[in-house]
Amino acid sequence: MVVKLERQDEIAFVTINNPPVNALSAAVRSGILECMNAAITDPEVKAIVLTCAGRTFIAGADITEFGKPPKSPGWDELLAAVEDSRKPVVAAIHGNALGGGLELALVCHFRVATNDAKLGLPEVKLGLLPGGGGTQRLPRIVGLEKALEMVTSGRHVPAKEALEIGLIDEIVEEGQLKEGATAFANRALAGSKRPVKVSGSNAKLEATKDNPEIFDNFRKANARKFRGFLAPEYNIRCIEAAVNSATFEEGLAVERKLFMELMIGPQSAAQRYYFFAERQANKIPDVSDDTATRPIKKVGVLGAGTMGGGIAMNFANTGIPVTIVEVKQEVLERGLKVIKSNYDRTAARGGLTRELVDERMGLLTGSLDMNDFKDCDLVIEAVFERMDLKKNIFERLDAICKPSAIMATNTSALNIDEIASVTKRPEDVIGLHFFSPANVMKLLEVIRGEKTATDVIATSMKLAKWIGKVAVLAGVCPGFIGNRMLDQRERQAKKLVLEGAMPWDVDRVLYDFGFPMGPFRMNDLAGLDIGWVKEESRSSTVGEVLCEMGRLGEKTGAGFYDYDESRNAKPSPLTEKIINRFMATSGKMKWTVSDDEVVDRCIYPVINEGAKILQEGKAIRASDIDVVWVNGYGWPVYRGGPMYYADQIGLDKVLAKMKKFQATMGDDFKPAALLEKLVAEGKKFADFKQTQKTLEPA
Ligand code: 3H9
Repeated sequence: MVVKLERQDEIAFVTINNPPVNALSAAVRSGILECMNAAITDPEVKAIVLTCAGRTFIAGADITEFGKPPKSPGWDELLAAVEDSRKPVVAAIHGNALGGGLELALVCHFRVATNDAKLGLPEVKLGLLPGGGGTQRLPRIVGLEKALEMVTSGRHVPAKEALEIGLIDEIVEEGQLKEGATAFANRALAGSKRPVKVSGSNAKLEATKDNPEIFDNFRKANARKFRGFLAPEYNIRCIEAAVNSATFEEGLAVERKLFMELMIGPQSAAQRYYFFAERQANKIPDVSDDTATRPIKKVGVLGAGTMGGGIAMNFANTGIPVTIVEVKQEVLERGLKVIKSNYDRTAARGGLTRELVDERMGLLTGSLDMNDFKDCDLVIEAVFERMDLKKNIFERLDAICKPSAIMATNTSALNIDEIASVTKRPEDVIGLHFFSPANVMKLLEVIRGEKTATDVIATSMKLAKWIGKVAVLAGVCPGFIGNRMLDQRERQAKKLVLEGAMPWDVDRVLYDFGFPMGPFRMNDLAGLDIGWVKEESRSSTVGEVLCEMGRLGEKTGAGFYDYDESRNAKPSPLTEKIINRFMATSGKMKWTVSDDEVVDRCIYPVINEGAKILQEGKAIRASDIDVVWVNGYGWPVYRGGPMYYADQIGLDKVLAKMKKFQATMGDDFKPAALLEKLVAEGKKFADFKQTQKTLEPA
C-alpha cells in the first residue's frame, strides 16, 4: 500500500510511502485521493495531516510517467479534493518538497516543516514548468520577485528561508514532525489559525500590478543565464499570467497550455533524459551498491598550483581536513593565498560568512614534506603532466601512505596503469580527473586502471557526490572520455580556419549551437602557451606564431582575439593576416564555409570518437559520455549530450555525413566500427550495452 490512512483522536494522518523519493505516481495520486475522501467523510475526523514515510516528503511528479499516456486520477482532481476540503489539511514536510510535491503542499491549508527540509519548484531543470498550479499559487504566497527567482532557478529553499517568505507556517523539531503537525492542527481546530486557500489570496499580486516592468527587467538581468533555454521564459509567462489574468482559473489554463507545450517539446525530452543519465552514471555493473567503501577523513593534495588549490577547496568546503604539500615555501604560500582570496571573493559577494572562511582555511595545512601524507586516507597528486615525475611521486607515495590509503592522480592524459605499475599496490591507484577551475566545475572523471580495486572505485564515486561533483567512470586511454573527444573538435576547428572561416566565425556558430564559448575563445582563455615550448617553436601553426609574438591569450590581452581592458574579445586583424598568410602559402583555395559545415565538421567527429570510446569499453554507456560533455565541456543540456543528439538526428545520417567527409577529407572522418554496426542493426547509441563487466578493451 503506497498510501495509508490512520486516525489519532480527531486527526487523520494520510501517509505516503513510495520509496525512494515518494514521487507522485498514478498509484500514489489514487491512494491520496482515496484516503483524503475517506478522512473528509469520516465524522470523527476534524483535521487531516498529509505526510510521508522514508527519507523525504514528495520530491515531485513521477518523471518516469512523463511522455506516456496519462493515467487517472489526474492532478486537477487530486489538488481540488485537498484544497476544497472543509476540514483543515496540514502538510507535514521533511526532506524535500519539490515540484508536484510542493504543489500538493500548496493546496493544503497549512505547511509545517522540519529544520532540514527544502522546498522548491525545480521543473525548469527538466525543461518544464510547475504544471500543478505552482506558478499561480507560489507568487500569491511569496510575491512576484521571489516566485520568478524560484521557478526559473529551480532552487531548493531551506526551511528557515521558507518560513521567512511565508512558504511554510512553522518549523518543527527534527524527529518531532508528527507531534508538531498534530499540535499545529489542534491549534487550527481551536480557532487560532484560520485555514488559507492560496488560490483565493490575491493581495501579493495586487501589490505588484502597477509594476509591469518587473518581468522585462528580470528577463534582461538573466538573459545570459537563460540563453537557448525555453523553460525559463515559459515559467516567466506563467507568472505574468498569474498577475494579469482576471481569475485564478484563467491563469491556471495558461499554465496548463504552456506546460504541455514544453512537455512534448525536444528540450524537455533532452533534459529529462539527462536527469536519469546523471543518476545512471553512478551505476557500475561490477561494483555493487553495497560495496563497502573506505572512510575518507583526511585528504592529501600534492601541488598547490591552480589545480591542487582548487581540488583542496572541494574537501575543505565539506569539512574534510586537507594537507597540501609543495616543494617550495613561496609556491606553497602563494597557493594558500590564492585559496584564501577565492574564499574572500565569495564572502564579499555574500556567499560565505567570515566564520566559514576561517573554518575552511583552518582545515588546510601546508607542508613541504610528503611524509605528512602518512595519515591521509586519500592523496591526490596534481603536479606537471610528466610521466617520469609522476612515477617518482607514486613510488614515494607507496612508501609513505598508510595501507588502506587511496592514491590518486589528477592527470588529464597520462596512462594510469603505467603510473600504478611503480607501486606495490596498483589496486589502490585511481585517476581523479578534476576540471579547471576545480572548485567550480562539476565534472569528475574517475579513471579506472587495469588493477584498481572495486572498493576504491566505489569510494571515489561516493566521495564525488559528497563534494558535490558529478562523477563518470572512464577507462584508461589518451584523454579519457572528454579530452579525447574534444581533440576531434579542436582539429576540425583549426582546419576550418585554414579553409576560409575565421576563428570568430567558428566560435559564433558553436556559441549559437549552445556552447558557452567556441574553441578559439576557449583556447585564449586557457592560454595558447599550454604545451608550447619556445625553443621548439617553428612558426608552423597559427597558434605557434601567435605565441612567438607573445599573444598568449586573454591573460596577455591578445591571442586569437584582441582584448580590451574589460576583457571583451574582438576579432583581431592581425590574427586574420596571419591566417591569410598561412592560406596563401598552402596554395589552398579559400571558400565560404557555411554555418552548417562548421557544426557538422566540429560535432560529428566528436560523436564518432564517442562511438570509438564505447566500442573500446572506455565508457560504460553512451549516456555517461553525455554527462561528461554537459558538465565538463558546456554542451547545452537542452540538447542532451553528443550521443543523445546523434540518436535524435539519426545515426544513419551521422554515418552518411562522416562517409561523405571521409571521401573528400580523409580518415579524420573514418566512421567508428560501432557506428556502422548500430546503423546496420537499425539501433541507437542508447541501445548499446557493454558486454564485458569492466572497462577493459573488448
Ligand atoms: C513535476 O513535479 C511536475 C509537476 O509540476 C506536476 C505536473 C502536472 N520521479 O537523485 P537521487 C529517482 S516534475 C521519478 O539519486 P538524491 C532517481 O531517478 C518533478 N524518479 O537521490 C533515483 O532512482 P535510481 C519535479 C525519481 O537523494 C532515485 O529516485 N521534481 C524522481 O541524491 C534517487 O534519486 C524534481 O525535479 C522523480 N520525481 O536526491 C525533483 N526523483 O535509484 C527530482 C528522483 O533508480 N529529484 N527519482 O537511480 C531530485 O532532484 C532528487 O532525486 C532529490 C533526491 C533531490 C529529490
